[in-house]
Amino acid sequence: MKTFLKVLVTVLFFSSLTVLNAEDGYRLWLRYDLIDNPAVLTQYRKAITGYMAAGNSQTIEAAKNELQMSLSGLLGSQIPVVSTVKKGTVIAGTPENSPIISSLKLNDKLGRLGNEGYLITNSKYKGKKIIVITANTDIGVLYGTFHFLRLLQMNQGITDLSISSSPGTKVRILNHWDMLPIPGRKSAGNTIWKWDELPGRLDSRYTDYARANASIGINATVLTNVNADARLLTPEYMEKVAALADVFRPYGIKMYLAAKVTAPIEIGKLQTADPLDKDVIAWWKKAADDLYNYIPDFGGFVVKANSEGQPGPLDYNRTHADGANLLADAVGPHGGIIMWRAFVYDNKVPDDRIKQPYNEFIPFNGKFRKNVILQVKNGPLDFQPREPFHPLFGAMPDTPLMPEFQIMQEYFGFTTHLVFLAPVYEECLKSDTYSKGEGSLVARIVDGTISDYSLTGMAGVSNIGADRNWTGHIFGQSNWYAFGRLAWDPYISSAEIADEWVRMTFSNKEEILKPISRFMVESREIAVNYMTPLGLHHIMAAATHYGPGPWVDKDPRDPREDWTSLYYHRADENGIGFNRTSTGSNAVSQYYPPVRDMFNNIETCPENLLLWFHHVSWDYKMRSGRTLWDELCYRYNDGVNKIREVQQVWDNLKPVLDAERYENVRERLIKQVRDARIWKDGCIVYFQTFSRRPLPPGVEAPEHDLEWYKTHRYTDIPGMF
Ligand code: BDP
Repeated sequence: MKTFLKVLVTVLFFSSLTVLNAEDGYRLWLRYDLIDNPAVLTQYRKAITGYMAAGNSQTIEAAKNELQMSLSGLLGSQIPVVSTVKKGTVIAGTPENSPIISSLKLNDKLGRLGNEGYLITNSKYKGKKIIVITANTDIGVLYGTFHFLRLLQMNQGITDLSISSSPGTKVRILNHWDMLPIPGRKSAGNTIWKWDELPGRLDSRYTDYARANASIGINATVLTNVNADARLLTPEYMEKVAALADVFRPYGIKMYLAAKVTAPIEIGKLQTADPLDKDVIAWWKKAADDLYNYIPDFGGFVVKANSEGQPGPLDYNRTHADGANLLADAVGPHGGIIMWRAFVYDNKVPDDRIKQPYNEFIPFNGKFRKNVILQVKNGPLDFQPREPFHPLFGAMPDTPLMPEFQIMQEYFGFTTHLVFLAPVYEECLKSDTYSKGEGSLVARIVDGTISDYSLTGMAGVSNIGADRNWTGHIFGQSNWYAFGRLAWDPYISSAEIADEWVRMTFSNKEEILKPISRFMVESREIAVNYMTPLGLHHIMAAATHYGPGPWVDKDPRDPREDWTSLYYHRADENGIGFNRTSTGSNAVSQYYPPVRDMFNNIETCPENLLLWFHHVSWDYKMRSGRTLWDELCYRYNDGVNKIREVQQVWDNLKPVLDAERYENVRERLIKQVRDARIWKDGCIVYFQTFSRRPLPPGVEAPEHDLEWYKTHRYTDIPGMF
């Protein structure tokens, strides 16, 4: 009878868990469901019998909660918190807080791990086998705890552990592009910040946001878009922001804000925002002092100035350095930093748009305060499906630079297309700048290995929104995950990241793991092919940035030339592409040799960037032996065919996947296949008006005429209304 009751209770416990934990995607990669591999389960049940976490901080509480939540779920029986060490105890803590850990003499190893690193190791205490998660700080312990749980979720061996890890960059930050007070960037869904409820009500989602970020090592966030609203610096909003900062703090996440250069005018009632004006200086100092009263560990500001018509120091005949240093001096005494964005361009500057950030910032190398870091997009244009790496990487040895990646899929089909972005980040990080000779990878500049930066960091423009599953598309979660993992370790590969994410998000079973991780890794190239093959760029629909628009000759928001597609593809009857070689805009000159020469020479320029750097004749012989025109058509066609294959693979997985997430992706893939076709057909019929060549054999004929594509409007894409 007793056993029967026990079984019944267990069944009820887990069935209630199942109901609570409907697979709606809310749990992200932290699902902690019962391990379904019997051998692994037996091994874990032997190795883990209880846990303890030493220390009283909120961070240690968070680690304890996570262990409690996860272990019982993963192992399928209550794993108790213990007060004395037994065989199979998992013990988490610093040597300082735990005499047991201290007695294990791990200090040598810990010495190398800094403030955030951790060590996970098997050990013995009084003859009993234990698992130790330790670090120099409580936050290191929390990071180590998440890593340990990742091992379990991935069904890895845990009897021979000797893992030490510390982050490659210091500031691993999300940039939310949300506006105040209403939703902003719809391409990432509506905002999750309920400003109207703050500070009184704290949605439990904020804690889960912090947990998820901590689990991948993200340690900072900016709640709103750059220049969103000056009101963020009023007491009313500072109080709201402080309430969120309190929720995030135990998880190691620091609060930063977007500062608007004109805030002293807008909310300070000053006549000017001139960075050298003494009232402006005093205003920012006071604003910073106030902020630190609300949030003592406030991180600092991110700023976009003098770009896309927005205000900045140049409006007052001052420089970027003047503007950044003003703010740096305001937050500096409190330990804050300024992330000054290098995404600047002006249509009144008569030069190739992509050359402008480099030209504007190079003169200021070494002219910024020590607590300023330049935030540089991965490529010189604007998060296009493919760009070469930004030439500023490696070119400013005396000014710290951090890359900015877009997690949000502004140019990659919003929350509708399945595109795993780790390959975009990896491609940039692994690019060799040659700034200090061969091997000067962007990653090595960014993490300070070959640069001497006092500050390092990585920013990701977030795709987190108010959808129950956070990112709208289930696979959007993988991009959030990938950004965090690469900010922690800029050298891991896309394939490794995909493998981890699929195991935790879906399953360790080969029949699920293999096909999904394979198409994830391929998905970026597939999207490049159906959108912008061979180095084409900025040929999307005007304003919305959704769907093709190679014909765009005027942006409805501003008729400026550098917001048209014609400016970028330059198709004519002779050929297509932007000549950025020494005979053209000479953007290649911004790279170090031999990269410069490689891009400059049509024979050595990588074909995937050909039309970025060269204007190429339609009959140019490609490496495949095809003409450029034929190759372009084939690439477009291939992109469409490959996304159809992904759809097929997904459909075949139906029997082994949960219904809700399966359906989330299935219905989006239908639209993605349709959109890929629209991209391919629209671009081909348009470019054909210049090439005047027939479609090569095997390329599917376009469905409609050019007029149809030019006037087509999407009615079923979230974010389009
Ligand atoms: C581009 C967006 C533009 C942003 C800009 C930025 O289209 O609206 O403001 O990036 O990075 O991708 O500031």
